[in-house]
Amino acid sequence: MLQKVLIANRGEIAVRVIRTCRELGIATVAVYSELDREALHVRLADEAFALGGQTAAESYLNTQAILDAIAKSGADAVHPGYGFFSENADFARAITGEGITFVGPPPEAMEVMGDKISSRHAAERAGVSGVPGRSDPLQDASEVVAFGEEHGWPVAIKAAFGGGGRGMKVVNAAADAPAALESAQREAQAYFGRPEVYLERYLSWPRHIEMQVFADTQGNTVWLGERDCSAQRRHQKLVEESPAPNFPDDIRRAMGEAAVKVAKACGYVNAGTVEFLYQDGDFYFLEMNTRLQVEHPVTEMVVGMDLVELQLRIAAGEPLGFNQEDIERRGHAIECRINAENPAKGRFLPAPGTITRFRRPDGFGVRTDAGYDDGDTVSQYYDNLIAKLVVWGSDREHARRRMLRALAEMEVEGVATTIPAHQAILSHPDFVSGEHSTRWVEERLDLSQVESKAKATEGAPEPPEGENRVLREVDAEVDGRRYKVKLWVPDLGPVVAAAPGAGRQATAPRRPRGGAGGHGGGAGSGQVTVPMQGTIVKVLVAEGESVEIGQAVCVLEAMKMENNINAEAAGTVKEIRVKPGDTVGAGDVVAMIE
Ligand code: MV4
Repeated sequence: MLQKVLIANRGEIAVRVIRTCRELGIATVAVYSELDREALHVRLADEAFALGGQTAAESYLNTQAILDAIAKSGADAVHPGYGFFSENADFARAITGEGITFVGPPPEAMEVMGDKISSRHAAERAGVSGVPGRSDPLQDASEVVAFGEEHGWPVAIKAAFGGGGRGMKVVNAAADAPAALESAQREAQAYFGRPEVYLERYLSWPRHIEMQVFADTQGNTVWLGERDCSAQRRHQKLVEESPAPNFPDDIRRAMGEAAVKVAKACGYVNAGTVEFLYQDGDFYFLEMNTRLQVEHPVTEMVVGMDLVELQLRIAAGEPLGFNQEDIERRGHAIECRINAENPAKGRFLPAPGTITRFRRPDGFGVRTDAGYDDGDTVSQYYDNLIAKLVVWGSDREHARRRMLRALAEMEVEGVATTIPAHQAILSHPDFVSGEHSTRWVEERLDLSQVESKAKATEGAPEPPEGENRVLREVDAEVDGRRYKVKLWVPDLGPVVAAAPGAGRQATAPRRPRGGAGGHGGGAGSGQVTVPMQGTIVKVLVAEGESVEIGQAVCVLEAMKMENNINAEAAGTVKEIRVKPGDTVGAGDVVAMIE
């Protein structure tokens, strides 16, 4: 077995891997950026090594710094988690070249699957079809037109080296083909450094269903079951579940067998996920993710296996130790991704900051995989996933109700979270009946009433202006019945954290000026302000142009996500104060409208 594993990652997945290593008696090595010096994964590991740097590129993506940490620690294996180096064949080769075990697939399999055209070919060789389309790079818009005229519109143009949904263009008619092709190629070059694109028929209401596979080095490959990840927005998953609702057993088996064939076709070893689109009873190969996925716990809950343990055993050369027929799936599991994001009005604005209070839900069938605890800071430089809340229930409805109970029990203060969006999703009749698709959150779910309660406790009264006041929650009895009462009281000095057992003495941080979630220039103002720090990637209007209320003025990238910055008033653009590439801070004015 492996002796010492270095986890080349951070946050909840680093914590997840450390836990299993500890159970198996494997020593753990954490690595950390300057911002993560006191992060949870560092606190939990046996040893930790500094990588230096703040951004991911300076730290968790710094190959040399990680190779140095491996050498200094004497680790005999590296677990890459997800993201960062997890699907990087060059990194896997670099470490295996030093005699270190990479806990993941062979680099050749990563390469075949990293390119969506070659992965489509691999699936075809295995007899598994993708969405009807063309498995070679597009040269000319006339090919798009020819395909659309023959198979019908719309047609999807996709980046060959893409992934995660960026760079897909939907073409509704022949006239739109040249512009769509050009913009798809330009985006593919900008996002992925390669301009190649290909085409497929566009499915209008598909579900995203993916199949977990595992292969050992002895040639045994099994499928463990599917996950439905259709509840997502902007290609960021929000809720995942297993089994997929309204998904017949014979299709599950066919999809499982197809996934195993795809894995075998590329010489796959270790944990992998084969993604499919599912519509009208048919499934189509989409891509294969050659890593452990964020949502792997829903599979763990249903099959009763620790997938990280399986990964480590396979990496050490052990056989799987069970056959396809030995795998039993019981009950239903759901995962909600708790992100530091404000879902208000469906905008899901990144909300980095310090978590002033973090209370995990508990009870039968509830699991919280968190990367943060009280007092930890979610940095704008990394992924904003705070925790994954996972529940198991005897059936889907049981799991759904348990998740709603757990979400209500969870308390996160100091940063806005996606919890209110999860509550809206899980309570919606379309989700209850399993009729949601990949477009449902963005097109059907009404999040206009959703409020995030980052700043203070829910329903807190506004503090009087001009005075320093802090929120206190006190217990009161009226006629012998207990009530919680919220009061804004004068701030009598530094806020002291309530000692354990001192009762619920909620303290609210002082209101930030124009911080994330602030109101900027105020509703209806002619000033267009950004709600958070980030980089302007695009300016969408010109001076002198007239804009409507809600029209996007520019695109701000923050925490790896693009956000439209919209006009709060209609009028004429008098002044634009930014250009692409500019860094802006929370509350900065980017444009003036008259
Ligand atoms: C599609 C599609 C419809 N038709 N392909 C987006 C991510 C990328 N990996 C594949 N994606 C899609 N491909 C055809 N031919 C719809 C999507 C899609 C999607 C897929 C999975 C999960 C979420 C999605 C959200 C929007 C669109």
